[in-house]
Amino acid sequence: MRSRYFCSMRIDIITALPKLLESPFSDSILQRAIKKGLVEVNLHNLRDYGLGKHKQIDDYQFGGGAGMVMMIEPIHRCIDSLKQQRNYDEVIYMTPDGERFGQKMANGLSLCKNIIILCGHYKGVDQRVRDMFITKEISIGDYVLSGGELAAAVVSDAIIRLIPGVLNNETSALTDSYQDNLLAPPVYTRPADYQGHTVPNVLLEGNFSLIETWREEKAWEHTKKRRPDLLP
Ligand code: 6GU
Repeated sequence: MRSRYFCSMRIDIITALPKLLESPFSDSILQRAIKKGLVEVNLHNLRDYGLGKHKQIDDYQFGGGAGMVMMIEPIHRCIDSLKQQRNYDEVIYMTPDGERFGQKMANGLSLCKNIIILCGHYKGVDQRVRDMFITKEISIGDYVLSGGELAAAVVSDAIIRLIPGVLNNETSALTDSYQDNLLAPPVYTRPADYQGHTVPNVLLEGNFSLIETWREEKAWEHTKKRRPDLLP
């Protein structure tokens, strides 16, 4: 059984702040996926590739202006050392001016074998990094974060949970909100009556075709109310 899913993906994350990314991968579903060997996540400290005795990774921008820019050479060195070891399907740069991340993009990326994710910081990276090495630029929404790390964690989580074998019940990723452009229906667990707030009867009666119909209806109602833009 286990061998069916032998290590299907490798993610290399390049960051100046690896600490920010340790905890998302050391708990729960992601940790279990790593332990099962379904995915390998490697954090690379950009500082290790920095220049000179101070391991410099950023510098003032040409033309003046506030904020430091991440230099090309440390990033080039790090990407090169990775590319010497294997081929990569995508070299992704996390940036607020990237393409908007969504379920479709997560589905596509979950089919990759090897990806690099570069986290931006300060005023961003030297444009030549983007021109020379980056194959895909991703933003997770229309707001600005102080760095790409949290966004990289979001993207990695969304991708990893789609890898076959990561979720216990494989069909559960298919019933996620957004997977069919519908939001998820409401769910309930015990007790059936909490201080007079009861669970819908249909869920207690065990007629699975009625339950399925009820869930589809609720998903549709919920989507119509909250996200009519998702409906055809
Ligand atoms: Cl990928 N990076 C940063 N710094 N801010 C963001 C983002 C990424 N996506 C949305 N805001």
